[in-house]
Amino acid sequence: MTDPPEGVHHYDTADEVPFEISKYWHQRYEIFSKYDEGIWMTDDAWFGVTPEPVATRIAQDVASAPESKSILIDAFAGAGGNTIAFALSGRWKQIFAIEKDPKVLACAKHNAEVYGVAKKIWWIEGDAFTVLPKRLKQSGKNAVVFGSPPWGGPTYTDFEVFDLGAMQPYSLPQLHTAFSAISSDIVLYLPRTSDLQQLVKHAKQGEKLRVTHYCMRGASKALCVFLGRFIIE
Ligand code: MGP
Repeated sequence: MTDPPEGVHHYDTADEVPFEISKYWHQRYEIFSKYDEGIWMTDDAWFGVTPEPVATRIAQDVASAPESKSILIDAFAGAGGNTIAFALSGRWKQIFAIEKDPKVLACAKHNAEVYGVAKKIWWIEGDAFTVLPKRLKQSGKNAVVFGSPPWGGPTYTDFEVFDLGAMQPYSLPQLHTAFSAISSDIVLYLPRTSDLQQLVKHAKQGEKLRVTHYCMRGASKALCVFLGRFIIE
């Protein structure tokens, strides 16, 4: 097994794990079923990674985009949870994964290797707000843009209703403006407590907005809002 670069870890035993992430480490096999095959993480990446069964189900739902959409752009790839599931679904001719933190990107690439799909993904180190208009505008027409942005850390649970306008570091309007400039089919992975009134403002007139809660053991982990043309069973 290759040694991870500095700042990247594969924790084998509980006593190596920093206190703040121990609850996530205990869920490691739900997050990556192949964890023991050498999954890499940075300490910060643990908070935002999508658990594998959720990522698999999201990939299945996002696959219901119109057939003409053959490209998938994962704007905040993180440690690769969603990107890997999109690649495993086999639905996309091309997948772009954008991540601005080089260490986290190294984790995503490595984790995709563990799952045997690294070569199916075009990896882009950079800020989604720059990469989308500069490098992916042309591809955007045939793409679904998926975003699992940072929510400002685990303290999102301090609020009964999560204000998407105050989400840090990128608010819902910022994300919507950047994504809708390149594609009409957008999926965002957001806190389960997200303010639905704020989401509905982004629906086109007369259009129903699809919001799906993704649950594990009967409780919502998070929701996705589907903006555009998706036919989800
Ligand atoms: P959680 O509420 O922090 O913890 O995250 P836990 O223990 O998984 O959930 P609980 O219901 O058992 O308490 C719930 C899920 O939200 C995680 O599995 C992640 O997929 C997602 N998530 C959490 N955070 C803080 C972020 C974030 O900042 N960004 C993104 N994209 N996803 C997050």
